[in-house]
Amino acid sequence: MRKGTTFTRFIIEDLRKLPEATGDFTLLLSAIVTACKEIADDVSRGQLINVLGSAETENIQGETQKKLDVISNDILIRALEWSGHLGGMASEELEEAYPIPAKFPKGKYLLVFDPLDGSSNTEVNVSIGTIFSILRCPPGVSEPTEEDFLQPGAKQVCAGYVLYGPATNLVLTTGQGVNGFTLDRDIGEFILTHPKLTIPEKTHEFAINMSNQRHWEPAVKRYIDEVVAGKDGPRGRDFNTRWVASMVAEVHRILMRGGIFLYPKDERENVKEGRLRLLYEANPMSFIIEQAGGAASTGRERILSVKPHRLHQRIPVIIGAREEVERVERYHLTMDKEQSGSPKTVVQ
Ligand code: AFP
Repeated sequence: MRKGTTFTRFIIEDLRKLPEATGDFTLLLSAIVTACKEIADDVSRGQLINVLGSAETENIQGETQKKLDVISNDILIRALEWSGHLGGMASEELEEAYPIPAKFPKGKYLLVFDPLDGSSNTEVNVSIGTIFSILRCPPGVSEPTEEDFLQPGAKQVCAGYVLYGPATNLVLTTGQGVNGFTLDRDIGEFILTHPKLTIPEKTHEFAINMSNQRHWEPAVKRYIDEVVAGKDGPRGRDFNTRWVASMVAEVHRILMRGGIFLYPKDERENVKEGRLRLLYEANPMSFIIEQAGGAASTGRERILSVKPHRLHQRIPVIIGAREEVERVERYHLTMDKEQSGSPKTVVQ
């Protein structure tokens, strides 16, 4: 091959490692990636094909949809509903789970996705992306209900994202580590460019929307106060900050050079459970980050252990360098103990 291992070769060689594999999963993954290449093409053309701006509609979250939100969602649904590998799909942009039309064969997987995360950035040409998560359809279920999607993140078969930035990157885990690919537009194929990605346990870079500071819980206020204090404070070293307002871009940066990303819950009514969605943002990204040696927590528990109770459930997200995530968890534990009346303890 003139340019290295293609995604096609990578997944076929991966398939050979599982003698009992039927190839269903491999074909499903290939169909997802093909759909994302089509999204990448529309995103890169932007206003040339009049896809920027608002669709003048709202999604289940009550958020105004961008044209590209709707376009990306439609591309994924149309590219996958016929495949015969899915029992059903769920999307940030659809109020209910999407049943596979009767005219198509059904399969043994469930696909959950955010078709275009970070889409508030579409008009300003900042990196955005598609996040996807593959679950097993419970055995014997031919018409999956919402309940069948409500599986803890630890049950994911696969998680991945495609980042539409200066380069188009595919990042993927099936539980055997994390691998990154870059789209070679000359041949229309993803090439393995970042094999076996891992992230450092330590970091000096944090990402959080500082404008929400007055709303945070004390544990988060303490953690951020300390990193902002830098070498003059208890951490004894300076930190740097980044905020892209696109989770896919933040997580990709953490995979490339380390870091911690926080979107905690806060006192506001619409953020009291968190801002990010559990099934198609937090769970896939947590699977990827844990597989790269990092950690992903609500501040009080491992995200992948949370049993979802609603399709569009939101959750607090503290994800990235293991030592930093564990520190934030310690602060939550201490604050909770103090608030419950336990004797004050000093936590480093
Ligand atoms: P959009 O998809 O509506 O742009 O939201 C992106 C997102 O879900 C996540 O990708 C960002 O990290 C976060 O929201 C940004 O939230 P703020 O707009 O509060 O900064």
